Amino acid sequence: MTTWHVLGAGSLGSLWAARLARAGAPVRLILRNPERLAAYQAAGGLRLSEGGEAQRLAIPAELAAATTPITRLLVACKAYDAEAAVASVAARLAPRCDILLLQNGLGSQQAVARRWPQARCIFVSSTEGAYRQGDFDVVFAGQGQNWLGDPQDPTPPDWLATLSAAGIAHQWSEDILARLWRKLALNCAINPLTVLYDCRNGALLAHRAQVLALCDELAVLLRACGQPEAATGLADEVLRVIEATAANYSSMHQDVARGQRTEIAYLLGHACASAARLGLQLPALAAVQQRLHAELLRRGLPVD
Ligand code: NAD
Ligand code: KPL
Repeated sequence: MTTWHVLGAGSLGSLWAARLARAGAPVRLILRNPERLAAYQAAGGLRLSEGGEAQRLAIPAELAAATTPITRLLVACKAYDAEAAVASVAARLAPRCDILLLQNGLGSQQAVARRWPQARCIFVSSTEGAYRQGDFDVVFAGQGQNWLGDPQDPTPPDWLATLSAAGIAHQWSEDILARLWRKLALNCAINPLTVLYDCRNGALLAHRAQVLALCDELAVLLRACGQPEAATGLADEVLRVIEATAANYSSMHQDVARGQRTEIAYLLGHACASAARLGLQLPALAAVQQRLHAELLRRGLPVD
């Protein structure tokens, strides 16, 4: 059986690793440095809490510097860390290895696919929710779906059954870029405004005109990027998501509130850079990007 190497034992990486290991699949965690490895060994494995039940799994862990070849790599870092993380294990990648890229937004996946063309890069768009309540201690907080797809090749890999056996909800998508663009557009219409107004998602209904102006421009961008399906009904879905998640703080708001780096460059940054490349003037998006950059810099957070 092929080993799943999981690079990034944070929220989603731990969630995937724990479910795969629980189902008997061979899994190895790749940790950042010797201190993290020692802390992991002291903890005695990964703890996953789900539906009020917790289980600790002694999944083997190693450093990037280990020498065994990697045939299947799940990259579960933040978008801004993904390329450097893959580079740290590049010497170990088997010639036709699969690299699953679990990042939100767009841009980081393409960077990895360009740099390691010998690998099959599978992009994953996830609506599952997980958070860390401590070191190597993860809570599965929201059931969802994982769409997997390869923009270069619509043939599904033969290991999807392993995900089913592990209880990982998934669907193969022949148009994964449309899924990722749609999610990016939703995030661009909601997340930056929640930071600028320092509010929960639901409070954006008081700024409906601004949300709708962003949706109009995002739909123009999606069509210009060759993603007309991702543009269809965007504003309606954004309003539905705002209502359905009214009591929540967006992920970007949570990052900023914790003083953590955001994935802005792979969300609004990617949207604005794509617009510029296509020669599109999208003033509402550009204004939000400018205000968000100012706010992040004011808080000492990076804008890239
Ligand atoms: P996280 O911050 O919890 O975990 C990332 C982990 O990667 C951290 O433990 C970090 O130390 C590790 N890492 C970074 N660089 C590394 C390296 N070079 N070597 C080894 N480890 C390295 O992040 P997350 O919440 O799991 O998010 C991962 C991606 O999934 C993000 O793009 C996020 O937007 C997306 N996502 C997350 C959720 C969620 O509920 N957490 C849901 C949907 C999508
Ligand atoms: O994905 C989200 C996030 O907070 O990142 C939603 C809930 C859709 C808001 O954009």
